[in-house]
Amino acid sequence: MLKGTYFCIDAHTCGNPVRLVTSGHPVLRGDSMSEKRLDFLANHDWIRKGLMFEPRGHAMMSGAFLYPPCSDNADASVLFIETSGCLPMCGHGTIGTVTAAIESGLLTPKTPGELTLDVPAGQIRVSYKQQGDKVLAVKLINVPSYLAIADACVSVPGLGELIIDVAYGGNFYAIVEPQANFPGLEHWSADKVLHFSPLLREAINNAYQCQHPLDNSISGISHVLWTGTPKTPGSDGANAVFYGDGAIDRSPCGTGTSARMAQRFTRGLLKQGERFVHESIIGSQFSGVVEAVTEVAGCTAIIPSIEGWAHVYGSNQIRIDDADPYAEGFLV
Ligand code: PYC
Repeated sequence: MLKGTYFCIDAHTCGNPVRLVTSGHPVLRGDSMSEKRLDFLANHDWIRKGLMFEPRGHAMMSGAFLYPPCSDNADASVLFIETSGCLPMCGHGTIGTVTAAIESGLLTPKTPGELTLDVPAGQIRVSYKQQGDKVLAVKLINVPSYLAIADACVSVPGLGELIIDVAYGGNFYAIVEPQANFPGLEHWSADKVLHFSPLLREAINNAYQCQHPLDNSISGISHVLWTGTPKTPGSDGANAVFYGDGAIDRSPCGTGTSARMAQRFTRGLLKQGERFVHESIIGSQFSGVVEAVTEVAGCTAIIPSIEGWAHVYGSNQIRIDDADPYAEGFLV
């Protein structure tokens, strides 16, 4: 029996995929996107698995559904989907979703060139530059981002002791700077990132509790951000973000860049108004700015902006059918 048919616009943001699902939305219970995210995970998660996992997706696949706004001042709401679940916030996902939605006429902003979006982690503001039908660049003002734990010490099997920071930028990130047992990303292969990241994530989650003080549905360190010396002219830093079971972000990671900017701000390495250009494992760049300083439950936080671009490369119609033994997909 056919379980669902999904029309999708496929795009990538600086190299990382964004599959914007434009039909087949389940009705979600809840007043906020945080509540709707939990309802989706509890009752409709097979749709995410079918659309993100192999054979219809792959380890790096991610995407989004657009929903009507939850707040009076918003233009729309976004539910992010990817292989590890539904992220509270996704920067590359926002840039790809806005590009695909504006280019296809799915979203008409109240104010030209500007959008306010409800996302599970809160509310974000977006502005974009357009030339004809094409969206050239998208800038998002992210949720408050902060350094949650400084100088955490963890022992990683096969690597030894690492000193890491944990920062929040819409998801919680373990940030690893070069040190005795980690020479820097430029000296590591992608295989090493894939091997050591889940071990580090497990070690840090066993040793430290991480929960957002204003939303208890956001907890646990989901992403590992390894840093290194950049290769692309104009970059201030390089990173590779591991997430899910086997994904390395091909984009410079919007929430990861926000988390790293919060870490650098708190450590006195970045000031209000300053720009931080972050490059990804493939050398693509996001440009971040510390827009403002604020606080989250008494802890100093920044409001970061992230700017990047996306390209729409096609569309497809995906069917998920019970007769298919891999209706809910698989990951290897
Ligand atoms: O851009 O925020 C991001 C992101 C999270 C996971 C992959 N990309």
